[in-house]
Amino acid sequence: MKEHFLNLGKQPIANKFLYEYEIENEYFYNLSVCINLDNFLVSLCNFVPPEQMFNNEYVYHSSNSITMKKHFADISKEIKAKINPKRILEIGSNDGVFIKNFDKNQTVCVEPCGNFAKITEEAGYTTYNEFATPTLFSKLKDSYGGFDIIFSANCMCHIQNIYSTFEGICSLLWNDGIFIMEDPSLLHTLQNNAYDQFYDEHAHIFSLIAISNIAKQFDLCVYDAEKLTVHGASNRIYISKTYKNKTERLQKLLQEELNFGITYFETYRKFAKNVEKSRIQLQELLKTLKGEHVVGYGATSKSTTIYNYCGIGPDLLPYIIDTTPDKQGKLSPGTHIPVIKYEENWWKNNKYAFLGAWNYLDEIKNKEGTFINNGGKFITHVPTVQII
Ligand code: DWN
Repeated sequence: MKEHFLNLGKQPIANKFLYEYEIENEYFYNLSVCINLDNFLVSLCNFVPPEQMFNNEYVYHSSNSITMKKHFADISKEIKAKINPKRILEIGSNDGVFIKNFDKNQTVCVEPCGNFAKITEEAGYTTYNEFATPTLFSKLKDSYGGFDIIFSANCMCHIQNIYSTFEGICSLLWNDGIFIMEDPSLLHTLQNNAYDQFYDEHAHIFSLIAISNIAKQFDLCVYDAEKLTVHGASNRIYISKTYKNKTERLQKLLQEELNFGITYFETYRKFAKNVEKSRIQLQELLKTLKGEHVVGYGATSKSTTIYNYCGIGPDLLPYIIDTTPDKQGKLSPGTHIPVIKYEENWWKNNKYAFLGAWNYLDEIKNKEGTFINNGGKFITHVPTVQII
């Protein structure tokens, strides 16, 4: 049984940065979130057609961040040392930030965004420019038989039919195969009021409890998990085809979720109230600082939810700076704040920067010493609305 608990209003495609002439045809949908009380899977109530989001114009490059490059180099090293796989499948390979750490002959990539599939294909990696559907899974089964590792980072949460995907993964794993997935953590989202993790692409935000329940349904076994700091906070979950005892760290993380109340509807009701409070506080803060030169730092997908839910447009935030060329010179989705190129001296005209990319706070603080030393301050809404 599904219960609705959060309404974030009318929202555009979070990553569809656009030109002025595209405004009149901009796509909107109603963003609301519900929980399935049978398995505790938290999902959007209405999904957006996948082709609206994942197409040849997708703009998010994983390799853009030093943090993410290192993150994927580290896990690749670990997989090689501990498992030494013969054949790896990556679902959602983006620009190859993970897979390029492996030999081209042992890998297969799946990437629905044509512009990104082209990057790995041109680099010599076998790439299927398709969505992860049952049809693709049977094609992969016919061509390769199976895989010892299936890896998917920040992609399972994008896949609307999570059940057929688990079924497909189960069919592609060798008996001793391991599926490793990492995605934003529901526990962190709720604990830190990070409601901006909800947007069109994030069809689900997973708890370990929900993933354990879904895996069980397909005779898969969640046996290990670790907490990661990337993307705010994520879980890396290890799933095997054969039964394995739960590691101690997984048991601890599951207990943490239970203690927080992940399986109680009241927890979600409370979260929704905090989200509403956060909206009022952020609106008030930005209104108070109007005229004080506040800039947006990082044109993230997450920030699309914030700006549209809180009604923040160019009157409160005249522009956003971002390092991604594909976003620069465009307007932010829905509230149409200009996105401009990141320049070394951006801080000269700005006293405050609202952190759209709050998940990279450490990386940004390291990089922006001059802004901070000149009295510049960051603003965030996570875990509460505040000037840092
Ligand atoms: O799952 C998803 C993930 C992994 O990332 C996707 N649904 C889309 C995307 O979400 P996001 O856009 O919220 O991701 P990030 O990684 O928080 O985006 C960072 C943005 O901030 C990029 O546009 C780059 C920009 N940035 C910047 O301008 N200066 C980032 C850093 C660290 C910087 O110093």
